[in-house]
Amino acid sequence: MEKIVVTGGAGFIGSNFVHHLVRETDLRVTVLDKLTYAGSRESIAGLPEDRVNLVVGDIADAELVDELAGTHDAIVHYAAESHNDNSLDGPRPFLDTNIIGTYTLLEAARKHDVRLHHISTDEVYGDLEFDDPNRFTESTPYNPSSPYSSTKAGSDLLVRAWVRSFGVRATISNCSNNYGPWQHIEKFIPRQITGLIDGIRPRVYGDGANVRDWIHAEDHSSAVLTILEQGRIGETYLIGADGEKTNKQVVEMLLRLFGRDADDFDHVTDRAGHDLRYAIDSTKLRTELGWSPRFTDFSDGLEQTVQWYRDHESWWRPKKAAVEAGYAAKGQ
Ligand code: NAD
Ligand code: TDX
Repeated sequence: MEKIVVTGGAGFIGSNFVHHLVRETDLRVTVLDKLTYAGSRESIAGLPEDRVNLVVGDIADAELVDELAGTHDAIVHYAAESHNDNSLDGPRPFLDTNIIGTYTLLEAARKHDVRLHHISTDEVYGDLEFDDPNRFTESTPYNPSSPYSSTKAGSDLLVRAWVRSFGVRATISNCSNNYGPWQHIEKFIPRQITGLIDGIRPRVYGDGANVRDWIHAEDHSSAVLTILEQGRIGETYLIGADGEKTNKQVVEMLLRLFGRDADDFDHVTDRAGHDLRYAIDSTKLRTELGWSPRFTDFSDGLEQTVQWYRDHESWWRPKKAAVEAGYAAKGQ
């Protein structure tokens, strides 16, 4: 493998992966990204030009995707519409990108016999009860709740069908909630950090008891590279770092980092269909491929992430007012 395409490489997790590849491999990377509201050139700026180039385009553009598939050895597919709240307000772009976009990549991978790794989410499994002793595994039945997670589930099933019916050399990974640098400020952790920088009280949906299983984006990247290099074709691997926390706990930790009282936050209108709890069992990835997470101190990771947002205010500041106005209109 010498040349790979990273779709969505100018977004949050994709750009972290591109940085990881530049540091850890000799691969040359073509980022294919439409630069929607969620993508930014800055996230991959300053990387060596002989290693990384950006093609601005749509993964649903069959001609462009065919050309790139014909000239690269592998595709790692991150591009997606990724925010649950947006999918409740307007689902259509989620179908176009997550379903048709993935289908377009699969057809190109099939034609050119290109290795494909598909990035997905634990949300395809629906949610767990708070007291369920089980966590999600590779054999948990699909049961998505939102327009976002149902389109991700649909894309996973397309990949599985293209492997079985057409012999496409693909793998899938389903990861838990990521945090770290370059995450859009519409998402929970960066929304609260950038609010706290501005002195705004954090906004917690409902009673704040919902649980998310946090992993640092850098650990997600090392897991994806491990699967790309060593994963068995046709297999699915779950990626997680045993990071379960309630939303209330996360907000309390952030408030402490800002020297504020732990109860200095507001409860706001809950998300429709809000999943209660996600939790990943990543035993298969750890035992079969020998992967393990390195950034397991959530408190340290959160503190570094707060510092990152303090240091990159020029990146998020122009987006902040519009994001907050959108939430305010929904009582959130
Ligand atoms: P993001 O919204 O930050 O980035 C998505 C990127 O895809 C952006 O750069 C955007 O411009 C690009 N894009 C969107 N539509 C496109 C199109 N039609 N053609 C080309 N590019 C397009 O998302 P993220 O949080 O970095 O998520 C990346 C992937 O990881 C997604 O597939 C998501 O489902 C998955 N995932 C995310 C998380 C998480 O916690 N954020 C967890 C598990 C899995
Ligand atoms: O202001 C907020 N207050 C709040 O309580 C926001 C924006 C969110 N929340 C809650 C909702 C969730 O329980 O925080 C939790 C995390 O919310 P998001 O950051 O929107 O993430 P989530 O819906 O869990 O989905 C994320 O993880 C799985 C990513 O956005 C998905 O792309 C990924 O598949």
